[in-house]
Amino acid sequence: MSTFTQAKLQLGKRKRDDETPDERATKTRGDKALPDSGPTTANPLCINAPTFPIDSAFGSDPGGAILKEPDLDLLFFKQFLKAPGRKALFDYMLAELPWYRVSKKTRGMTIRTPRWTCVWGCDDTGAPPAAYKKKSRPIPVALQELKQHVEERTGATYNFILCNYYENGKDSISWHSDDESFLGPLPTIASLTLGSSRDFAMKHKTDKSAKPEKWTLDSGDMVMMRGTTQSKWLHSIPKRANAGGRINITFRKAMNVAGTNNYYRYNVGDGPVHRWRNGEMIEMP
Ligand SMILES: O=C(O)CCC(=O)C(=O)O
Repeated sequence: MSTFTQAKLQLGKRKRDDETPDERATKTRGDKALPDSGPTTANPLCINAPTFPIDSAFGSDPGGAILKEPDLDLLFFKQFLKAPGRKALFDYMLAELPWYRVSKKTRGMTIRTPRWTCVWGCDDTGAPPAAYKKKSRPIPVALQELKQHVEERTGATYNFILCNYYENGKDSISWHSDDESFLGPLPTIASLTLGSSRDFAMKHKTDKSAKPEKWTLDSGDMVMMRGTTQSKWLHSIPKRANAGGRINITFRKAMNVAGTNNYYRYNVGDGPVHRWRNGEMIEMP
């Protein structure tokens, strides 16, 4: 029997993963069901290929537009990835990707990013290697396949994948917009949730009469932010008392070298690689 068929059968057996919210990804530390295999090396390029078909997770929701005055323009895909494949993808990404807790200095203070991050990709300028502060990383095969599917479904193209892992409700991302000039005007960003549900909050940058918005993002949901959304609105994932592990995957297009340097600086940084083993992040020597 081929590895592919075995993996398919294994997926078929995993009925528990169909429960909603499926995210048994919300397990606590030490839970034996958490991934306990994967690379044990600090080499971030060491990533095993998935043993399950990524496309088994692809859902069929065509996406629904959410337009709010003024300036908010979203396309929301419910269950863009379906169970049980999305659970397999969550486990795979958690176990295989190299994770970083990036620190940065702001006004004399060192701030630790309140979530785990990693990033893949490069701008398409063809700039010489010397232009880059860090060597860019090729998008892993599994994420490349996912990117292709997201591109087909959203009609946009991307050259970067940023991943966030929110280990629990204490992890978060504060109010911000992805409106850096290196993304060009009116950037389109697709943002996919795997694992535990979290609130996705949005508020207008300047118009106080615009009602703040909040949606729950469940595992498999994808929200595409487009048009004037980034230039006019802020978004955040607030801290929550109770939340399990959640992976967020964003698909973006950096237009120049500055974008590539920025993404590696703030999603890889200079700290050690961590790997998720037996329910916790372990620093790789
Ligand atoms: O986790 C999310 O859904 C949002 C992530 C985000 O806003 C970002 O990476 O810029």
